[in-house]
Amino acid sequence: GGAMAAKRGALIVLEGVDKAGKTTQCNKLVQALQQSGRPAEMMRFPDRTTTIGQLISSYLEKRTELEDHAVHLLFSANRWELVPSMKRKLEQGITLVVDRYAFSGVAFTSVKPGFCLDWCMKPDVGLPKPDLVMFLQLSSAEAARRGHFGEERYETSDFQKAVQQKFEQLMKDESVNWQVIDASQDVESVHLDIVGHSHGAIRLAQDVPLGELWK
Ligand code: Z5A
Repeated sequence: GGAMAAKRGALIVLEGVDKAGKTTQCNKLVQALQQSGRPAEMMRFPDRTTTIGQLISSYLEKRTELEDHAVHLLFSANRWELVPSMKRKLEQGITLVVDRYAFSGVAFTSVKPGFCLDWCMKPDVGLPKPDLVMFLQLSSAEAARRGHFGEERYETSDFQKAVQQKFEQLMKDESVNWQVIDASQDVESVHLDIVGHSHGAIRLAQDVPLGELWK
C-alpha cells in the first residue's frame, strides 16, 4: 500500500560528431519541456566543473598529457561520480537532457591505436541507461561548412570521420533506443524532430524502471 510512487523522469541523451548541434538542441529541448510544464534539466559530459572534470578539461585543451587508458577511465569516472545525483533527479520526476554520454566515451577512445570497442565499453557498463539516444547525423562536409574546427584535442576532420564510424557500430546495438536525427536541417526543424521523439520517451519511461546500460 502507501502513497503512489511519483512518475520518474526520462534520461534523454544527444550524441553526434563535432558541430552537429548537440548543445544548441539540448538547450532548446530543456526550454521546450519546461514551457510545457515538465520539469527538465540539462547536463553535459564531460562535466568540467568537478575535480575529475578539471583534469579532463586540461587534457582536452592540451595543457596536460595523459595516458590514453587513464584518460578513458577519467571520462568514465566523471559519469559515475554524477550517477547518485542523476538518479535522485530522475526519481523526483525531472527529465535529464544530456549532451554526450558513454557513447562518446567509447567512440572517441576506440579510434585510438590498440583499443577495441569491447574494452572501451567495460567501465561504463551499468550506468543509468538512457530511455532515448538521439544521434545528430551530419556529414563531415556539412560540419566543415559550420566553421573551422576548434583548437582542442580531437578537433580534426580525419579524427571526426573515424569517430563517426565507431558511432555507427554502436548504433547496431538494439538494446539501446537509438534515433537518428537529420542534423543538416535548420535549427527549428531539428528541434521539432527532437521534441517529438522526447515526448514519446518521457511517456514510456514513466511506467518502466530505469535500466542499466550494456548489462
Ligand atoms: N569526449 C571523449 O573523448 N570521451 C567522453 O567520454 C566524452 C567526450 C563525454 C569535448 O566535448 C570532447 O570530449 C569531445 C568529445 C570528447 N571532443 N571532440 N570533438 P564538448 O562536449 O566539450 O564539446 P563539443 O562536443 O566538441 O561541442 P561541439 O561538438 O563542437 O558542438 P555541438 O554541441 O555539437 O554543436 P553546437 O555547439 O550546438 O553548434 C556548433 C555550431 O553550429 C554553432 O556555431 C551553432 O550555432 C551552429 N549550428 C547548430 N545547429 C545548426 C544548424 N541546424 N544549422 C546550422 N548551424 C548550426
